[in-house]
Amino acid sequence: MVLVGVAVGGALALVAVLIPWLPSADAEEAGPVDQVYWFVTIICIVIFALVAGVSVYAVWKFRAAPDDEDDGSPIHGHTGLEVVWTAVPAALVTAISIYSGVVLVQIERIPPEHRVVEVTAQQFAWSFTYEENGTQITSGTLALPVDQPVELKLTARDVIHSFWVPEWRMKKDAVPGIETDIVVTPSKVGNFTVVCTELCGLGHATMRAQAVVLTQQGFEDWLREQRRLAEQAGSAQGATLFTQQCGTCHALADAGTTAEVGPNLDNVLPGKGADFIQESIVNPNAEITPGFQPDVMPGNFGEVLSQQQLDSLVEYLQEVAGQR
Ligand code: HEC
Ligand SMILES: [Cu+2]
Repeated sequence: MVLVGVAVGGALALVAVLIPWLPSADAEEAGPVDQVYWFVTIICIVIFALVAGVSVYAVWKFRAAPDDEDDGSPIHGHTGLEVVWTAVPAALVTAISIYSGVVLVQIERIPPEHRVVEVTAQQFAWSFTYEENGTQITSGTLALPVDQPVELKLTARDVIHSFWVPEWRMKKDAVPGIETDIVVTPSKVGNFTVVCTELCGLGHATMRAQAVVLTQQGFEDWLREQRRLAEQAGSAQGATLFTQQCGTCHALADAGTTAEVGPNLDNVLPGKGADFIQESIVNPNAEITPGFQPDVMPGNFGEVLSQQQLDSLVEYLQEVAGQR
């Protein structure tokens, strides 16, 4: 019976390992995390096959005959068996905790040379702030150079969110009032998705951002472009801000955004003045567009954006509204 259990467990473990169930592993930290995952999963599969095998066998072998009304025969336990089924799980659980502890220390070690990006979560958007040569750059996209460790310092403005890029495996909560951090070393160039994995409100499912891993040269070009945009003034800055802060929810042809979480601004903006636009941004619940829910659009743009940024955004939207 034990042999059958182990054979079935072994076969299932092969199915688990040979089929690619997990997303590709595209950061240095992903390898050790996957090894812990499979270590635990294979132990679980073999133990499950064994326990299920014994249970099914016992149900079949020791079942009562239909006319058997007797009490079962008294049983006094089996000390040897009890020692085994206590000692084996204890050893396995200890092995799991030691192994995952070792991996945790390994992947959380902050290397001496690393870049820092501040990650801010709010209902329902991510923003990423870089401090490069004295200039502060904020972007709605997380761009990183390949093969370089980066420390992401996470915080939240309103409720608890959680940062996760499945292909990097690393995941941690972003909590209001404190700073948490993870270190990640992306190992593959490409586009990935940052997802929020902590149910954080009505728009939780839309709380996604793009993570772009670039070559060293590509990353430097990106930084230069961001610095240029940050130095722009007026409606040009407003256009950039719109793409970063609003484009994940609103469609606007001029900005090339197509999201449908909020109203299509090409339809609602024409004819609207600066006061209305400003009020809609700072105080979105003052008037709810028919067909949409309150409390989806973040209510704190008045604090998140500087007065100058707000002005340039309103100027830009007014310009777009006037064009049509
Ligand atoms: C998380 C999604 C989300 C984000 C981000 C967001 N909005 Fe909204 N927005 C909505 C929703 C939903 C509504 C409709 C409900 C309401 O009126 O509050 C709305 C309403 C509006 C309206 C009113 C439209 C009308 O019918 O009059 C304007 C204007 C607007 N948003 C502009 C912006 C601007 C500018 C930004 C960026 C600073 C932004 N929004 C960011 C979801 C969002
Ligand atoms: Cu969230």
